Amino acid sequence: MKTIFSGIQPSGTLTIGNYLGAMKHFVDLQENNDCFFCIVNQHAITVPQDKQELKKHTRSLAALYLAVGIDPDKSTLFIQSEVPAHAQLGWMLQCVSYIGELERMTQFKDKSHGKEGVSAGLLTYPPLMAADILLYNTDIVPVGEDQKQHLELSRNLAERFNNKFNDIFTIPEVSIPKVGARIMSLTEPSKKMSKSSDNPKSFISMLDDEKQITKKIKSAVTDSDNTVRFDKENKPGVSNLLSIYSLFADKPVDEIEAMYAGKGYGDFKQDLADVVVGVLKPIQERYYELINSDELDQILDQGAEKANHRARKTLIKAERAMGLERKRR
Ligand code: ATP
Ligand code: LTN
Repeated sequence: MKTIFSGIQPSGTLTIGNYLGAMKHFVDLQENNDCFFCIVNQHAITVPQDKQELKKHTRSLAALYLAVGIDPDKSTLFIQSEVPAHAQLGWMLQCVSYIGELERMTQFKDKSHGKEGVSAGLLTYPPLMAADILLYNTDIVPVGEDQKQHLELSRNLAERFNNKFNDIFTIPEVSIPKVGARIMSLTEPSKKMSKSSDNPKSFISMLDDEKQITKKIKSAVTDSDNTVRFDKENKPGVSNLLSIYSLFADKPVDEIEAMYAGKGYGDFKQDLADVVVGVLKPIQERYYELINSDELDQILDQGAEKANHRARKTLIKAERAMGLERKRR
């Protein structure tokens, strides 16, 4: 049995990119492992957030985790800010991070580029992420492709801390899915689909209804060649839709290509919309049952309690290793 940890930011409504790249895999992993899944609201505030929206998205993300199949009897589901050890260890790891290595992070460069008033938190985000992971002695971190660099830094910080102070932290491995690790925007297929995008046409949210899904897929950028064929370089839009189709229908890409041989994009897009709706509908039904329920609060209360218990143990060891204690606790 391995320990698994992953986090998702409540920075918008979850997209099918988050689902296919990350959340879908969490559900499979919980069967034989000790899993911790976190709503990383302290990461979300590294860019400005409206407070009502942040609260709404936090609850919504919790309900979605459960609606896709995270089982609170098997996994620990909790909100980052309800476990103070994350921020505490995050600070300690900031103090072993170098400004230069943080400035090299692609996500920092992308999110700060051309912006004024960039928060210091956006720069020091990776040591907080490392803290999230290291507090649970995590073996494996399932994430999408975009998080590979942050994971590498988390491993470096853990090794640096272990060498400098004491061998406290397990060095985590990253797990990135072979297909679906980078679902692209529907409007600009050279960019990744992102839940905080300003253009709602660029993503399909897990809560979009049938009409919205169909409309977004029909207006997705393709090309003028009108053949359903996977070719990432020359046909990025169609290839992205093929990957989405393949993952939602659980069919290999070549089988789907064969199904649409001689047909145009119209049929392909309509069928894709139906496939996506078919998977999302039951998830949405469960979501609406949960969103205003007391059950949701109970699950999050229990999750925070379990996570606090585990995280505090590691925090105390790390504080001791660094000399942050007056007397032995
Ligand atoms: P934001 O737009 O606020 O940066 P995001 O949509 O990129 O958010 P995160 O909360 O940062 O999402 O990521 C949650 C998980 O989803 C991570 O494991 C991340 O790698 C994965 N993920 C995010 N976007 C995609 C995508 N387009 N394709 C596949 N996986 C993704
Ligand atoms: N950085 C991630 C979110 C995140 C995370 C984590 C993922 C925060 N802490 C710990 C895995 C493990 C992101 O932006 N997607």
